[in-house]
Amino acid sequence: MAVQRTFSIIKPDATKRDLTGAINAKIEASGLRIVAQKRLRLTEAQAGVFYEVHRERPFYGELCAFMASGPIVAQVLEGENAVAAYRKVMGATDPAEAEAGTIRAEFAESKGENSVHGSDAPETAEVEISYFFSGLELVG
Ligand code: 3AN
Repeated sequence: MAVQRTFSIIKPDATKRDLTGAINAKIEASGLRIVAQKRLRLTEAQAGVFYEVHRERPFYGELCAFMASGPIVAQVLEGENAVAAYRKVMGATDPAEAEAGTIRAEFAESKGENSVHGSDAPETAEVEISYFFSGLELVG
């Protein structure tokens, strides 16, 4: 398996509780490298574009408002099979179902406020990375 990149967001519920360092420690302990990272605050419209695929779902409005409610940390992670590897580190969407030791099992507050986002496929990762980072910001 070749080295792959995935896109991660540390969400507002986690930045509010100063969990960036603790989450990054779990990411790095898993063998994934954080090759780009920035803290920013989205508008609801910008969050809406990012979560476009969920537009028809009942929680879309709530999700966009939450993602704009505080700072986020956008990240590019690199490693073997990074997309699947990061989803394993994140744990299931619902923290009640997340495996022990995962980010969501330890830190997520609910299905919506679940501390982290990770791309679901390499193609999605590419689109998501380019929404947040320019080529010049990806220094490895
Ligand atoms: P994942 O982030 O695990 O890939 P998805 O793709 O099903 O999960 O959902 C995208 C995001 O939408 C989740 N990270 C979560 O913040 C939010 N979400 C999913 N299900 C719900 C729900 N039932 N209520 C509120 N927000 C939800």
